[in-house]
Amino acid sequence: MNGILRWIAACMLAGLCQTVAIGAQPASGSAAALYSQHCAACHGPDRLGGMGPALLPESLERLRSAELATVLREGRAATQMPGFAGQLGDTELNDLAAWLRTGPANSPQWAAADIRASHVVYHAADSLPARPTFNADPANLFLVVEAGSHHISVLDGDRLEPIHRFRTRFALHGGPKFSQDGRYVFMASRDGWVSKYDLWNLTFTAEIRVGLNTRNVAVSDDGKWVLAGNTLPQTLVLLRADDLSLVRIIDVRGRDGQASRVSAVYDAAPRHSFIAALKDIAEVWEIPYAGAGADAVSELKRIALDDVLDDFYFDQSYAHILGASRDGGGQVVDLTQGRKVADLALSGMPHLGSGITWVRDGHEVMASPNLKQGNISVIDMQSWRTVATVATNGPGFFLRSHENTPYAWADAMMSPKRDTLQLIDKQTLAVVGSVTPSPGHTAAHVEFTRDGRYALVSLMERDGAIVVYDACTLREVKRIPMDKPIGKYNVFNKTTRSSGTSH
Ligand code: DHE
Repeated sequence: MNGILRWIAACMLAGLCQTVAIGAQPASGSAAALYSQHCAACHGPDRLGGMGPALLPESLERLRSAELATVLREGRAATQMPGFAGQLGDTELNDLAAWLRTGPANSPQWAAADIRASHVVYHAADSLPARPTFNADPANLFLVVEAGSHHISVLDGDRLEPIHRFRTRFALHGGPKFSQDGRYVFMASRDGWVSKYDLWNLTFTAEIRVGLNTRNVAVSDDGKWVLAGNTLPQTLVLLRADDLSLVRIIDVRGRDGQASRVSAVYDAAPRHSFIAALKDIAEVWEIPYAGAGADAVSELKRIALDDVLDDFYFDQSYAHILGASRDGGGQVVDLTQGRKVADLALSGMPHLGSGITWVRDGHEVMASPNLKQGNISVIDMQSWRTVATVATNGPGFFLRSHENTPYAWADAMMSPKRDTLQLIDKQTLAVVGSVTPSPGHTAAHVEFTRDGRYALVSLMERDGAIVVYDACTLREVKRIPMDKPIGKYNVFNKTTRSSGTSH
């Protein structure tokens, strides 16, 4: 059976095997009846997913209203989702779209039995050849997440050409996470599927559904554990990395018992622990895994904060968290001391999660874009003072660089100048250049080849592209068509935790 067939079979199997923990939706209104008639066979009578993804408000939150209406009307190209324009009128389609945005009467459950029942192993651990099946540097591969049609393209970073493209689960978000040797990739879909992919053999090896709405996953530095963070149910789910089997579920509750959604989980490799950021309670959790057996999470350490941290940056040693609080201020938390050690002078809405560091005048500095203001804050990593605020074209999402390039690349994707990336000299902090790959089209999210020679930029539309620039001359070298390439990830830069990219 080829990969796609196996994947479809697994989806069907998982859909059939899942224990339905809540009752079917009552067909009380016409939209509910339309759902039962047209959608339930693929998306499940309970809306928890089956052959198609879950259709709960939480799993649809990344789909804009217009996009949802278009999918219902026209279907999704290259998937099993048909368009219903021929069968349903505009009013029915609008009612259905509105109904899908409302939650079921009973909160859906997803317990250990559901997780275990969803588990599929396509290839036992280490049963496939331990060498790449293609002729390219496995450490200079890029994974490009094409959100438009839920695919990943694998690019050879030397020849700058795709070598493979495969379908993923619905709505991957955030970076796929690599094992230290770069062979395995772990990815999470919004509707709760965690997939393990063997990049050397170009095939999925295992999948499991850990929740109904999942934020992201982290893989431990020792390659033994995967931790997933959910918002529905409000849990952390620990898996064995070899076959993705369930180890344990942790209910996310603060000291006072209040439940919380998980904002994101990260591997703090130098500390041999996972860090979990929580959305609803002012705590950060550290979960050590060094030398741990199945009780990997027994020593969970809670760090109490003044405020909820929704977005934050780790320094390169993972000794500190730099976090932005909701009022626009910021704080530095020392993870070893378990307390706040400094305030940060920040304004607007800094996107610290997209921060990067480099050395300037003998000092390590960290720079972060801002989602509300056209500027980049540059912070000294010893004194925690803001040493400069660099004016840019407008509010942006990502900032990227590489050890071998003198520039940091900033987008302005939240502004009218969303088609232009500006280059900031990392020493003078002056804006020294810009590129506009396609006027009027959103240009953002840069990732460099492992040697820093080329910068790969996303044109984020459905008929988008990866545009490759020579990082020195800023000459466009190549354009590779892609379907809404929201992110790209270079194996070497990620596994070596380059200071110019996120980890
Ligand atoms: Fe993201 C990473 C959260 C909206 C593109 N985004 C992340 C991560 C989190 C996050 C927690 C880190 C996870 C990881 O890498 O393991 N993003 C959120 C949100 O809460 C928010 C605001 C709304 C949401 O529903 O998720 C959001 N993000 C967006 C977008 O609108 C972006 C620009 C485009 C899109 O998704 O259509 C977007 N987010 C990205 C990308 C990464 C990411 C490309 C990975 C960055 C990297 O290079 O590592």
